[in-house]
Amino acid sequence: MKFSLTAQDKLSKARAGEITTDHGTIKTPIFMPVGTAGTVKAVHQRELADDIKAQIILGNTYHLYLRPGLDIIEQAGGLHKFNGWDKPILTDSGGYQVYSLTEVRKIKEEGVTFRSHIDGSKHFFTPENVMDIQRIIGADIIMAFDECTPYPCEYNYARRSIEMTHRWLKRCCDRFDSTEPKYGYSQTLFPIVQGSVYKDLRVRSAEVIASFEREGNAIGGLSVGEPAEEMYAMTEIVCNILPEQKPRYLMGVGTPVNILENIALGIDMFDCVMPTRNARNGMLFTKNGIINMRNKKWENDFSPIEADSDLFADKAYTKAYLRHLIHSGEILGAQIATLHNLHFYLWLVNEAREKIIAGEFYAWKEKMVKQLGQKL
Ligand code: PRF
Repeated sequence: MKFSLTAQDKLSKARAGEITTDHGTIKTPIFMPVGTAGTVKAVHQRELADDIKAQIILGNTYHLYLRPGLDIIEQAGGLHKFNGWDKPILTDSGGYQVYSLTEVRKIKEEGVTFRSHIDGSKHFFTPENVMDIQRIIGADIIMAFDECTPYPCEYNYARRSIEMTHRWLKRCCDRFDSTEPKYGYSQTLFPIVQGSVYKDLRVRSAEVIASFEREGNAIGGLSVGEPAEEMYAMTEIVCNILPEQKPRYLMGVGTPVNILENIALGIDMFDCVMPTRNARNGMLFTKNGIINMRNKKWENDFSPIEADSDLFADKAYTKAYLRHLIHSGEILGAQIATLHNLHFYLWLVNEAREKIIAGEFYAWKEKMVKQLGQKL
């Protein structure tokens, strides 16, 4: 993997750059659509690549390991071959899903025991086997196994937790560095900063994570219920410590405003289920805020979903039709709304990139934050 900075904003810490992997180049800042089970829900790969121009998608170790299972993915020749997506893929380590999705779990120094949310079967994740699993899935960028603390979290718990996450990182790196990619292209490992909302813990964690000198770094444990101001305060502290010449990935963030504010603080990569999940509930993101397509007010609005969009689905379908589809639980409603939202998120980060390069990011960001806050 290679990262190069293309431009840096003068009035903020925003940067534009390029990440090069064996599956192609990613222009940053970037939003990565979430494809938990190896599929971005309700979207074909062709639409992802051609209509919304996604550059990288995210998959989840936890889900893929449980279903379809490693045997099938390995037989297919890795996730790219299995799902037909030949651009970059990043996999999360399960270090979040085991905490958020499973009820019965035991966190110990050796690893985490959990029960499958699908059939209740018992499993054990360790830093070592999570590296092996991600080697088999074959993502271009794989994530370290961490503990994402909940919010709120007691100081002493968070302090002990980052120390364990750091020891786990050492074990992840040892395993990763002593194993080879399975499918002939290279993989890289990103470590994850934790530390809840405590400044000293975030500083300590960022310093330890930076000292591992991996090719990119991530920030976890945010957007878990804390106020946005606390999230921004943590991102700022951590970005000031993580090396400038390497990509920074803020995990699981967030709303369009969260994304813009964090780009301004020096983040390059984002992922979030919000555009896809909310689409399936009828919520659309637009340049002027969110709209709920279930609302009766769209019942006889025969104007296009978004007239000046370059997305086929935005121009081809009317708001009244989309409301009807979503209201009736039609599958096409979820497809159209998902495409719309992902297209919007990718437009937003691409526009941010262009404004950074043009030296106009800060004023544009301020204007957009106001505009996005409106409720239609
Ligand atoms: N750790 C991991 N994945 C994550 C998070 C984390 O802290 C978050 C927190 N927002 C989202 N996804 N491994």
